[in-house]
Amino acid sequence: MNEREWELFLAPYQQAVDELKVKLKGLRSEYELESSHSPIEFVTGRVKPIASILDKAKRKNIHLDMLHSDMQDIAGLRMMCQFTDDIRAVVNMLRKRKDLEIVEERDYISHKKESGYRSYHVVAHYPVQTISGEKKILIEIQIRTLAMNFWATVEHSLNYKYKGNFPDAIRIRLKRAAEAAYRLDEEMSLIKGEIQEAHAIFSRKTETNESD
Ligand code: 0O2
Repeated sequence: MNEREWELFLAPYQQAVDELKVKLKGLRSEYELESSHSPIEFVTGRVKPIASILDKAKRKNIHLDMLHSDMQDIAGLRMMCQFTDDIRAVVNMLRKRKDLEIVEERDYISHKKESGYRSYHVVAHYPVQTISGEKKILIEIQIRTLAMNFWATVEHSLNYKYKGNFPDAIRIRLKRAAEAAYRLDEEMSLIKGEIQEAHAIFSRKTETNESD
């Protein structure tokens, strides 16, 4: 594909990411309006860079003509949560949405990856309205806690540096760090009620100060 063809191919993916970022961030605002605990801390999204698409296609033996059906994460969204429980709430919410059709879920929380990676992946068909009609594209939503996200972000950068071949010492440390992140999530879950109460008091105080 030349540059123009890539641009045309990726346009609906960009459209999907832009739309979903607005929609999913909107959910957080809704919780804030209702002054209830938001299971969503923040949302990010990106279209996979062309170099990464080509890399992955080579690695997974995906023909470029089949990208549309065989590469699930060209349009990627991430939803970060404070607590492990919130992930379930977010997934349940996604399952009820009428604007996307879930085709696969991968639970790397109950079944962590060999690397130590934890996250919940939802793959869905999402319809994009284009000038030539509706196009259904695949999107991947990764749902994880802040601790899981911290680990994955650091590991991703190191992976880039070492091209997947981590020295043993680093690989072991990363696994330990993944376990520490898991324990942090567990500890935080145990004081979830306290944290939420404190957050509610803090929000009310800020609102009062703002209206003074
Ligand atoms: P990027 O840069 O995040 O866009 P595979 O690549 O074979 O593992 P597959 O079959 O597409 O993946 O599905 P999977 O594993 O459900 O999703 C792949 C994506 O999950 C990755 O995208 C990462 O975003 C994330 N991920 C999976 N495993 C790991 C891991 O061990 N460490 C980190 N940091 N992230 C992981 P890409 O394609 O790697 O790229």
